[in-house]
Amino acid sequence: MAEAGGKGHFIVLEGGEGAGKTGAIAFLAAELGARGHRVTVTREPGGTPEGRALRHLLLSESGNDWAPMAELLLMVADRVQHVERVVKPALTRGEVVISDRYVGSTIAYQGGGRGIDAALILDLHARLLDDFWPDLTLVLDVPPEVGLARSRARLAQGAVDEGRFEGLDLDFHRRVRQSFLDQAARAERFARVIDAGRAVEDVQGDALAAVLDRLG
Ligand code: Z5A
Repeated sequence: MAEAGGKGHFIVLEGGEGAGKTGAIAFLAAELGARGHRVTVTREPGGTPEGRALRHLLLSESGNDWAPMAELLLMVADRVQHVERVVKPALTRGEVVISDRYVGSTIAYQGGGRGIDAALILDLHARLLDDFWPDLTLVLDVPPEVGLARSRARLAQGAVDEGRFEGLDLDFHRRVRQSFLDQAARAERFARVIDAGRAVEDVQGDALAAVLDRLG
C-alpha cells in the first residue's frame, strides 16, 4: 500500500450526508493555516475542472440513471484525474491536502450502498491509483436520519440540489454508514471515527486534535 508521498500530508474526511465534513474542512484549513501550514482544500467528485463536469453528471437529479458499474468507473475516473492533477502536485509542494471524500466513499457508496464487491474497488484502486492512500482518514459518523435531515434543511434554504444520493432510501444510507465504520475498524491506525452527532465545536475540535496528532 502506497501512503501519500512527497513532503506534504494527505488528510481525508469521510462520512454520510450532512455529517459536517464541509464545515469541519473549512475549520481545519483555517486552523492549520494559522499554524503556518500551506493547505489545499479539495473534494471528490469534482476536485478538477474535468471532475466538475463528472460531478454534475453523477450528482444532479436530472434523469440520470447510472448503472452501478458505470457510476463506479466515473468516480474512479474523477479520482485518477484528481490525484494526478491536484493531490500529488500539492503534496510535492509540501502542502497539507484536505479532501472532502476519497476512495472510502467509493467503498461505502458503490460497495456498501450499491452492492459492488469491495474487492473489485480495492483492485481498481491498486491498479489505477498505485494503491495511493491518505495519511489520515477521519470518518464523521452520524445516524443517516440525522444527517439527511440536516441536508434537507439546508436544501430548503436554497442550497444547490445535488440530491441523487440523498434521495435513496434509508437502508442504502445505513449500509453506507456501516461500511465507513467497518473500514475505520480495519484501518485503525490511519482512520479515526468521530461522533458527529454532537455540537459542531466538539466535532471540529476532535477533528483538529486528530490532524495535529498525525502531523506531529
Ligand atoms: N460519492 C460516491 O458515491 N462515491 C464516491 O467515490 C465519492 C462520492 C467520492 C457527494 O458528496 C456525493 O458523492 C455523496 C457520495 C457520492 N453523496 N451524496 N449526496 P458530497 O460530500 O459533496 O455530498 P454530501 O455528503 O451530501 O455533503 P453535505 O451534505 O454537504 O455533507 P457535509 O459536507 O458532511 O456536511 P456540511 O455541509 O458541513 O453540513 C451539512 C449541514 O448540517 C449544514 O447546514 C451544517 O450547518 C449542518 N451541521 C453540520 N454539523 C452539524 C452539527 N454538529 N450539528 C448540527 N448541524 C450541523
